[in-house]
Amino acid sequence: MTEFSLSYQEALRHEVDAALDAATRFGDGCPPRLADAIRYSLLAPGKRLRPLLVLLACEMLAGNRQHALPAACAVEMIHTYSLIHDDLPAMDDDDLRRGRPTCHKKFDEPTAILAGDALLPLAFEMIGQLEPPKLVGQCCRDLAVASGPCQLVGGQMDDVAIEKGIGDWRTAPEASRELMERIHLRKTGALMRVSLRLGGLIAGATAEISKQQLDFLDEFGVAFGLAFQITDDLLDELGDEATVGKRLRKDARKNKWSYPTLLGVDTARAEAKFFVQKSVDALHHFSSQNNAAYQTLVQMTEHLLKRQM
Ligand code: GRG
Repeated sequence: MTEFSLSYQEALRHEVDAALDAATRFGDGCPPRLADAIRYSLLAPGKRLRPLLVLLACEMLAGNRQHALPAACAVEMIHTYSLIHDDLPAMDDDDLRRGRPTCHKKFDEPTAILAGDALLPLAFEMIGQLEPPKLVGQCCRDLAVASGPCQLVGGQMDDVAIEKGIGDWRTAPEASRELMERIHLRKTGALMRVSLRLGGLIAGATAEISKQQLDFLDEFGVAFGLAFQITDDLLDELGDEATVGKRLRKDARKNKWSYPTLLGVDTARAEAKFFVQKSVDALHHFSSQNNAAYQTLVQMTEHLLKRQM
Protein backbone atom coordinates (compact mmCIF):
# COMPACT_ATOMS: atom_id res chain seq x y z
CA MET A 1 0.00 0.00 0.00
CA THR A 2 1.45 3.39 -0.94
CA GLU A 3 2.06 6.20 1.56
CA PHE A 4 -0.32 8.31 -0.48
CA SER A 5 -3.26 5.96 -0.26
CA LEU A 6 -2.65 5.23 3.42
CA SER A 7 -2.83 8.89 4.31
CA TYR A 8 -5.90 9.26 2.10
CA GLN A 9 -7.61 6.40 3.95
CA GLU A 10 -6.56 7.93 7.27
CA ALA A 11 -7.99 11.29 6.21
CA LEU A 12 -11.33 9.63 5.41
CA ARG A 13 -11.33 7.81 8.76
CA HIS A 14 -10.70 11.08 10.59
CA GLU A 15 -13.57 12.75 8.76
CA VAL A 16 -15.88 9.86 9.68
CA ASP A 17 -14.76 9.86 13.32
CA ALA A 18 -15.26 13.62 13.60
CA ALA A 19 -18.74 13.35 12.08
CA LEU A 20 -19.67 10.43 14.39
CA ASP A 21 -18.43 12.42 17.36
CA ALA A 22 -20.45 15.49 16.35
CA ALA A 23 -23.58 13.42 15.70
CA THR A 24 -23.55 11.91 19.20
CA ARG A 25 -23.17 15.07 21.29
CA PHE A 26 -26.73 14.78 22.51
CA GLY A 27 -28.68 17.59 24.05
CA ASP A 28 -31.22 17.43 26.85
CA GLY A 29 -33.25 14.26 27.02
CA CYS A 30 -30.60 11.65 26.43
CA PRO A 31 -29.63 10.11 29.79
CA PRO A 32 -25.86 10.51 30.29
CA ARG A 33 -25.35 6.75 30.77
CA LEU A 34 -27.07 6.02 27.46
CA ALA A 35 -25.01 8.70 25.68
CA ASP A 36 -21.82 7.28 27.21
CA ALA A 37 -22.67 3.75 26.08
CA ILE A 38 -23.51 4.87 22.53
CA ARG A 39 -20.29 6.86 22.23
CA TYR A 40 -18.20 4.13 23.92
CA SER A 41 -19.16 1.61 21.25
CA LEU A 42 -19.54 3.87 18.23
CA LEU A 43 -16.28 5.80 18.67
CA ALA A 44 -14.26 2.70 19.61
CA PRO A 45 -11.40 1.99 17.22
CA GLY A 46 -13.15 -0.01 14.49
CA LYS A 47 -11.83 -0.18 10.95
CA ARG A 48 -14.66 2.08 9.59
CA LEU A 49 -14.77 -0.17 6.56
CA ARG A 50 -18.41 0.46 5.65
CA PRO A 51 -18.18 4.28 5.91
CA LEU A 52 -15.07 4.12 3.75
CA LEU A 53 -16.99 2.14 1.14
CA VAL A 54 -19.64 4.90 1.08
CA LEU A 55 -17.10 7.72 0.72
CA LEU A 56 -14.86 5.91 -1.78
CA ALA A 57 -17.74 4.84 -4.04
CA CYS A 58 -19.01 8.42 -4.02
CA GLU A 59 -15.62 9.95 -4.72
CA MET A 60 -14.67 7.33 -7.33
CA LEU A 61 -17.78 8.37 -9.27
CA ALA A 62 -16.87 12.07 -9.08
CA GLY A 63 -19.25 12.82 -6.22
CA ASN A 64 -18.44 15.14 -3.33
CA ARG A 65 -17.53 13.00 -0.31
CA GLN A 66 -18.63 15.71 2.13
CA HIS A 67 -22.16 15.14 0.84
CA ALA A 68 -21.83 11.43 1.63
CA LEU A 69 -20.65 11.84 5.25
CA PRO A 70 -24.14 11.51 6.81
CA ALA A 71 -24.63 8.21 4.96
CA ALA A 72 -21.15 7.06 6.03
CA CYS A 73 -22.14 7.74 9.65
CA ALA A 74 -25.48 5.99 9.16
CA VAL A 75 -23.94 2.68 8.03
CA GLU A 76 -21.43 2.75 10.89
CA MET A 77 -24.29 3.35 13.35
CA ILE A 78 -26.22 0.36 12.01
CA HIS A 79 -23.06 -1.76 12.05
CA THR A 80 -22.26 -0.75 15.65
CA TYR A 81 -25.81 -1.44 16.83
CA SER A 82 -25.54 -4.92 15.25
CA LEU A 83 -22.20 -5.55 17.01
CA ILE A 84 -23.56 -4.43 20.41
CA HIS A 85 -26.60 -6.69 20.07
CA ASP A 86 -24.58 -9.59 18.64
CA ASP A 87 -22.28 -9.45 21.69
CA LEU A 88 -25.17 -9.79 24.18
CA PRO A 89 -25.47 -12.99 26.25
CA ALA A 90 -28.66 -13.95 24.35
CA MET A 91 -26.72 -13.93 21.08
CA ASP A 92 -22.97 -14.51 20.78
CA ASP A 93 -22.17 -13.70 24.43
CA ASP A 94 -18.86 -11.90 23.95
CA ASP A 95 -16.77 -9.91 26.38
CA LEU A 96 -14.27 -8.26 24.00
CA ARG A 97 -14.95 -6.02 21.00
CA ARG A 98 -12.65 -3.59 19.22
CA GLY A 99 -10.04 -4.34 21.87
CA ARG A 100 -12.29 -3.26 24.73
CA PRO A 101 -14.91 -4.83 27.00
CA THR A 102 -18.18 -5.23 25.10
CA CYS A 103 -20.89 -2.66 25.75
CA HIS A 104 -22.89 -4.84 28.16
CA LYS A 105 -19.71 -5.73 30.10
CA LYS A 106 -18.63 -2.11 30.39
CA PHE A 107 -22.13 -0.88 31.25
CA ASP A 108 -24.92 -3.44 31.76
CA GLU A 109 -27.32 -5.41 29.58
CA PRO A 110 -30.30 -2.98 29.61
CA THR A 111 -28.00 -0.07 28.73
CA ALA A 112 -26.34 -2.04 25.92
CA ILE A 113 -29.69 -3.09 24.44
CA LEU A 114 -30.89 0.51 24.53
CA ALA A 115 -27.62 1.87 23.09
CA GLY A 116 -28.11 -0.48 20.12
CA ASP A 117 -31.77 0.49 19.88
CA ALA A 118 -30.85 4.19 19.85
CA LEU A 119 -28.23 3.81 17.12
CA LEU A 120 -30.80 2.40 14.71
CA PRO A 121 -33.10 5.46 14.48
CA LEU A 122 -30.06 7.71 14.77
CA ALA A 123 -28.81 6.18 11.52
CA PHE A 124 -32.01 7.17 9.75
CA GLU A 125 -31.83 10.65 11.30
CA MET A 126 -28.45 10.94 9.56
CA ILE A 127 -29.96 9.83 6.24
CA GLY A 128 -32.58 12.57 6.74
CA GLN A 129 -29.74 15.12 6.61
CA LEU A 130 -28.65 14.17 3.08
CA GLU A 131 -28.56 16.94 0.54
CA PRO A 132 -30.26 17.43 -1.83
CA PRO A 133 -33.37 16.23 0.03
CA LYS A 134 -34.50 14.21 -2.99
CA LEU A 135 -31.85 11.63 -2.00
CA VAL A 136 -33.48 10.96 1.36
CA GLY A 137 -36.37 8.70 0.29
CA GLN A 138 -34.34 6.30 -1.85
CA CYS A 139 -31.38 6.12 0.56
CA CYS A 140 -33.71 5.62 3.52
CA ARG A 141 -35.50 2.77 1.77
CA ASP A 142 -32.31 1.05 0.60
CA LEU A 143 -30.70 1.24 4.05
CA ALA A 144 -33.89 0.00 5.72
CA VAL A 145 -34.05 -2.99 3.37
CA ALA A 146 -30.36 -3.84 3.87
CA SER A 147 -30.64 -3.68 7.66
CA GLY A 148 -34.09 -5.25 7.84
CA PRO A 149 -35.78 -8.63 8.26
CA CYS A 150 -34.75 -10.10 4.89
CA GLN A 151 -31.12 -8.97 5.05
CA LEU A 152 -29.00 -8.09 8.13
CA VAL A 153 -31.53 -9.14 10.77
CA GLY A 154 -32.73 -12.15 8.73
CA GLY A 155 -29.17 -13.41 8.25
CA GLN A 156 -28.52 -13.01 11.97
CA MET A 157 -31.78 -14.82 12.83
CA ASP A 158 -30.83 -17.86 10.73
CA ASP A 159 -27.29 -17.83 12.09
CA VAL A 160 -28.39 -17.67 15.74
CA ALA A 161 -31.27 -20.13 15.23
CA ILE A 162 -29.05 -22.76 13.61
CA GLU A 163 -26.43 -22.41 16.33
CA LYS A 164 -28.96 -22.58 19.16
CA GLY A 165 -31.46 -24.99 17.56
CA ILE A 166 -34.40 -22.56 17.62
CA GLY A 167 -37.71 -22.61 15.70
CA ASP A 168 -37.42 -23.79 12.09
CA TRP A 169 -33.89 -24.93 12.87
CA ARG A 170 -34.74 -27.12 15.88
CA THR A 171 -33.41 -29.95 13.80
CA ALA A 172 -29.88 -29.00 12.82
CA PRO A 173 -29.55 -28.79 9.02
CA GLU A 174 -26.79 -30.62 7.16
CA ALA A 175 -23.69 -28.44 7.06
CA SER A 176 -24.04 -26.72 3.73
CA ARG A 177 -21.93 -24.17 1.97
CA GLU A 178 -25.03 -22.78 0.17
CA LEU A 179 -26.85 -22.09 3.42
CA MET A 180 -23.73 -20.65 5.06
CA GLU A 181 -23.24 -18.32 2.09
CA ARG A 182 -26.92 -17.30 2.14
CA ILE A 183 -26.43 -16.28 5.77
CA HIS A 184 -23.22 -14.35 5.10
CA LEU A 185 -24.67 -12.54 2.09
CA ARG A 186 -27.36 -11.12 4.37
CA LYS A 187 -25.61 -10.83 7.74
CA THR A 188 -22.31 -9.41 6.46
CA GLY A 189 -22.74 -8.60 2.77
CA ALA A 190 -25.94 -6.53 2.77
CA LEU A 191 -24.49 -3.63 4.74
CA MET A 192 -21.39 -3.52 2.54
CA ARG A 193 -23.46 -3.59 -0.65
CA VAL A 194 -25.73 -0.82 0.54
CA SER A 195 -22.72 1.26 1.63
CA LEU A 196 -21.45 1.23 -1.95
CA ARG A 197 -24.91 1.88 -3.35
CA LEU A 198 -25.46 4.89 -1.07
CA GLY A 199 -22.10 6.29 -2.21
CA GLY A 200 -23.16 5.80 -5.84
CA LEU A 201 -26.61 7.34 -5.34
CA ILE A 202 -25.13 10.37 -3.58
CA ALA A 203 -22.58 10.85 -6.38
CA GLY A 204 -25.54 10.67 -8.77
CA ALA A 205 -26.99 13.82 -7.24
CA THR A 206 -24.19 15.90 -8.77
CA ALA A 207 -22.67 13.63 -11.46
CA GLU A 208 -24.01 11.43 -14.25
CA ILE A 209 -24.35 7.89 -12.82
CA SER A 210 -25.96 5.07 -14.82
CA LYS A 211 -27.97 2.11 -13.54
CA GLN A 212 -25.23 -0.09 -14.99
CA GLN A 213 -22.64 1.62 -12.80
CA LEU A 214 -24.81 1.00 -9.73
CA ASP A 215 -25.07 -2.66 -10.80
CA PHE A 216 -21.28 -2.94 -11.15
CA LEU A 217 -20.90 -1.45 -7.66
CA ASP A 218 -23.30 -4.11 -6.42
CA GLU A 219 -21.37 -6.88 -8.19
CA PHE A 220 -18.26 -5.60 -6.41
CA GLY A 221 -20.15 -5.46 -3.08
CA VAL A 222 -21.36 -9.06 -3.27
CA ALA A 223 -17.86 -10.43 -3.99
CA PHE A 224 -16.20 -8.08 -1.47
CA GLY A 225 -18.66 -9.13 1.25
CA LEU A 226 -17.87 -12.82 0.72
CA ALA A 227 -14.11 -12.18 0.51
CA PHE A 228 -14.36 -10.20 3.76
CA GLN A 229 -16.32 -12.97 5.50
CA ILE A 230 -13.92 -15.71 4.43
CA THR A 231 -10.94 -13.71 5.67
CA ASP A 232 -12.88 -12.98 8.90
CA ASP A 233 -13.39 -16.73 9.36
CA LEU A 234 -9.68 -17.35 8.68
CA LEU A 235 -8.79 -14.72 11.28
CA ASP A 236 -11.07 -16.47 13.76
CA GLU A 237 -9.12 -19.67 13.19
CA LEU A 238 -5.59 -18.29 12.80
CA GLY A 239 -5.49 -14.69 14.04
CA ASP A 240 -4.03 -13.07 17.14
CA GLU A 241 -6.68 -12.04 19.69
CA ALA A 242 -4.82 -8.91 20.87
CA THR A 243 -4.43 -7.63 17.29
CA VAL A 244 -7.96 -8.52 16.13
CA GLY A 245 -9.47 -7.06 19.31
CA LYS A 246 -12.13 -9.75 19.79
CA ARG A 247 -12.31 -13.31 21.08
CA LEU A 248 -11.13 -15.86 18.51
CA ARG A 249 -11.38 -19.62 17.91
CA LYS A 250 -15.10 -19.32 18.63
CA ASP A 251 -16.25 -21.02 15.42
CA ALA A 252 -14.36 -24.23 16.17
CA ARG A 253 -15.26 -24.14 19.88
CA LYS A 254 -18.96 -23.63 19.19
CA ASN A 255 -19.02 -26.04 16.24
CA LYS A 256 -20.11 -23.14 14.04
CA TRP A 257 -20.03 -23.34 10.28
CA SER A 258 -17.30 -21.23 8.78
CA TYR A 259 -15.26 -21.49 5.59
CA PRO A 260 -12.27 -23.09 7.37
CA THR A 261 -14.41 -25.42 9.53
CA LEU A 262 -16.44 -26.54 6.48
CA LEU A 263 -13.78 -26.50 3.74
CA GLY A 264 -10.44 -26.55 5.58
CA VAL A 265 -7.95 -23.68 5.87
CA ASP A 266 -6.25 -24.18 2.49
CA THR A 267 -9.49 -24.27 0.50
CA ALA A 268 -10.78 -21.28 2.47
CA ARG A 269 -7.62 -19.35 1.53
CA ALA A 270 -8.12 -20.27 -2.12
CA GLU A 271 -11.75 -19.14 -1.93
CA ALA A 272 -10.70 -15.83 -0.39
CA LYS A 273 -8.31 -15.30 -3.32
CA PHE A 274 -11.09 -16.20 -5.76
CA PHE A 275 -13.53 -13.66 -4.32
CA VAL A 276 -10.85 -10.96 -4.03
CA GLN A 277 -10.12 -11.44 -7.73
CA LYS A 278 -13.85 -11.36 -8.50
CA SER A 279 -14.12 -8.08 -6.57
CA VAL A 280 -11.17 -6.54 -8.39
CA ASP A 281 -12.63 -7.67 -11.74
CA ALA A 282 -15.90 -5.92 -10.88
CA LEU A 283 -13.97 -2.79 -9.91
CA HIS A 284 -12.23 -2.83 -13.30
CA HIS A 285 -15.48 -1.56 -14.79
CA PHE A 286 -14.49 1.73 -13.13
CA SER A 287 -10.84 1.68 -14.21
CA SER A 288 -11.37 4.64 -16.56
CA GLN A 289 -11.92 6.76 -13.42
CA ASN A 290 -8.45 5.72 -12.18
CA ASN A 291 -8.58 8.27 -9.34
CA ALA A 292 -7.35 7.92 -5.74
CA ALA A 293 -10.69 6.47 -4.64
CA TYR A 294 -10.63 3.78 -7.32
CA GLN A 295 -7.03 2.85 -6.50
CA THR A 296 -7.80 2.75 -2.80
CA LEU A 297 -10.78 0.44 -3.31
CA VAL A 298 -8.54 -1.94 -5.29
CA GLN A 299 -5.85 -1.79 -2.58
CA MET A 300 -8.37 -2.29 0.24
CA THR A 301 -9.74 -5.33 -1.57
CA GLU A 302 -6.32 -6.87 -2.18
CA HIS A 303 -5.39 -6.10 1.43
CA LEU A 304 -8.16 -8.47 2.63
CA LEU A 305 -5.79 -11.36 1.91
CA LYS A 306 -3.25 -9.87 4.34
CA ARG A 307 -5.76 -8.94 7.07
CA GLN A 308 -4.40 -9.07 10.62
CA MET A 309 -7.51 -7.43 12.14
C1 GRG B 1 -27.64 -8.29 15.89
C2 GRG B 1 -29.05 -7.72 13.89
C3 GRG B 1 -27.79 -8.19 14.44
C4 GRG B 1 -26.83 -8.54 13.58
C5 GRG B 1 -25.48 -8.95 13.98
C6 GRG B 1 -22.49 -7.94 13.20
C7 GRG B 1 -23.21 -9.22 13.21
C8 GRG B 1 -24.64 -9.26 12.78
C9 GRG B 1 -22.59 -10.29 13.66
C10 GRG B 1 -21.19 -10.23 14.19
C11 GRG B 1 -20.57 -11.54 13.96
C12 GRG B 1 -19.60 -11.50 12.84
C13 GRG B 1 -18.21 -11.85 13.19
C14 GRG B 1 -19.94 -11.20 11.61
C15 GRG B 1 -18.95 -11.29 10.52
C16 GRG B 1 -18.58 -10.04 9.86
C17 GRG B 1 -18.52 -8.87 10.72
C18 GRG B 1 -19.73 -8.07 10.76
C19 GRG B 1 -17.39 -8.56 11.36
C20 GRG B 1 -17.19 -7.33 12.13
O1 GRG B 1 -16.97 -6.27 11.23
P1 GRG B 1 -15.58 -5.45 11.18
O2 GRG B 1 -14.43 -6.41 11.17
O3 GRG B 1 -15.64 -4.74 12.59
O4 GRG B 1 -15.66 -4.47 10.06
P2 GRG B 1 -15.03 -3.31 13.04
O5 GRG B 1 -14.98 -3.42 14.55
O6 GRG B 1 -13.67 -3.14 12.43
O7 GRG B 1 -16.00 -2.29 12.58
